[in-house]
Amino acid sequence: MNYKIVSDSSSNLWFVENADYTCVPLTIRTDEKEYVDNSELNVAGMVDELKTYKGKSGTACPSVGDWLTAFDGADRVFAVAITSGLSGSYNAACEAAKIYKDENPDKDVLVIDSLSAGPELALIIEKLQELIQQELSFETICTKITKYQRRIHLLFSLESVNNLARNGRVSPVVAKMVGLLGIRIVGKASDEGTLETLSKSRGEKNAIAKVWEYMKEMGFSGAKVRIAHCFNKEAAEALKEMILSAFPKSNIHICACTGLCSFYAEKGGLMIGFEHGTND
Ligand code: X90
Repeated sequence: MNYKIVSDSSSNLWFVENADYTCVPLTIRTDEKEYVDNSELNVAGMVDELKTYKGKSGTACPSVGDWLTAFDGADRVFAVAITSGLSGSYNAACEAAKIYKDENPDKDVLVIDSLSAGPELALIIEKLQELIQQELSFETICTKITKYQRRIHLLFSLESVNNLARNGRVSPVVAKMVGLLGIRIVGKASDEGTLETLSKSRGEKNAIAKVWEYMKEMGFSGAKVRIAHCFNKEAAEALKEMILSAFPKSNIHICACTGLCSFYAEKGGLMIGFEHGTND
């Protein structure tokens, strides 16, 4: 029985060590160009080009066919999608799962609505890999991963929400607020998988301090943290240090946003996925 993990590129992960894993790209589009969010994308180049681009830009989720192709050949598939509250990716994956199961009655697919983006998907993927390695049954993994989702959260700090606002993913009121110089929005993925603003902070230092405060409030006590940044490694490192000084044993990884998350989190943005509670 072979197991496969598939996610869309909002996970910021092209490869997962020791796992059969495929990443299905979302695309970023302008009137002139299409950027496919795969490992060949020059993210820095895209961000720079978009900075001076005056026309409309947007994104598109993977098609049913893209998901279906990624499932191909696997007996048991775990498909992890960006929140259904902001994207059609989850619906496309569900549709693909239906077709895959109709065509292959002996195969099975669990489609997971992450209700989140970026590093929270990475946490789900890592947990799936762990459970697969324990050689648990498909049903057991399904139960355990659903339970795990209640233990993980996403916070973010954004310097600009222009692209989110232009594409109708946050209200214009929120967009205006961040537009003010030096103001950052700190927020979280809501239970419905949408952006929820928690506070405004002046300057990056204050924003990071706020994130850390919310992490503790939300029950962080030294477990896993995954930070994705859009050209802001310094801030990610600063947050990491802050966490480590309180919980030296925390398991913290930092990665760069790929195309989709860079488009929406924008330069300077941080996305923080973390577990509450402890492992023991
Ligand atoms: O289907 C599509 O075209 C993709 C649309 C994606 C829209 C939002 C992506 C957000 C990425 C922003 C910060 C954290 C968001 C919290 C999610 C609940 C990054």
